[in-house]
Amino acid sequence: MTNALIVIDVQNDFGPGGALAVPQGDTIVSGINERMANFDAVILTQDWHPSGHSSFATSHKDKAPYELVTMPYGPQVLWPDHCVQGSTGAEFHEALDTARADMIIRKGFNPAIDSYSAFFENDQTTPTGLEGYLRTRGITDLTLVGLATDFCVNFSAQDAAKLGFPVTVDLGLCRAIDLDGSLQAALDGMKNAGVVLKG
Ligand code: VGL
Ligand code: ZN
Repeated sequence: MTNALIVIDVQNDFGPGGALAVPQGDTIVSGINERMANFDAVILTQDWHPSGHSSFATSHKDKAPYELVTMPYGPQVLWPDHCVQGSTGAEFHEALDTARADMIIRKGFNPAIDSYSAFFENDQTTPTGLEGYLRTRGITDLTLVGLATDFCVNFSAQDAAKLGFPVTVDLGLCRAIDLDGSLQAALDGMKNAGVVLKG
């Protein structure tokens, strides 16, 4: 067995005062750093949108953040502008131990398609390349932590399970946005997909 810790989107815009602040998003950072020592590989993901990205409410006439729109690939929540490529908000939280990472994978760079999952964009078909990286390194088992439980952690975990990886989500090292029951739906969805929920 070769295991990897995948740390999802621990970036300034999801921390206190960030553009899309996740409540208590910063309180998981030291715990994540401590867990890194227990894994053969550490992979960080970074939400990485061009300005004017189609997931931003500001890119849609008469739309506000957290409203839903229909994209060619299905329903999409609109967000405040966040994690713009090269911005301070897109940088990792300053306390995150980025030196330990073997790999940093960026997602959401396609202007027309959002990407919650670290494996596939929101069209559920365009790969990010992470699966190939894991398989060619012989990584067999995954643990996911980070932000946000109900969006990027959830989509990444369900995709990992669908791809056949044994996957655990350590909920003690995740925090949620929780829009209209999205946390409970995510927990149910992950459980049904065969994700092991810990903590
Ligand atoms: C995320 C909403 C938009 C996340 C990223 O990291 O969970 N959520 N972009
Ligand atoms: Zn995003």
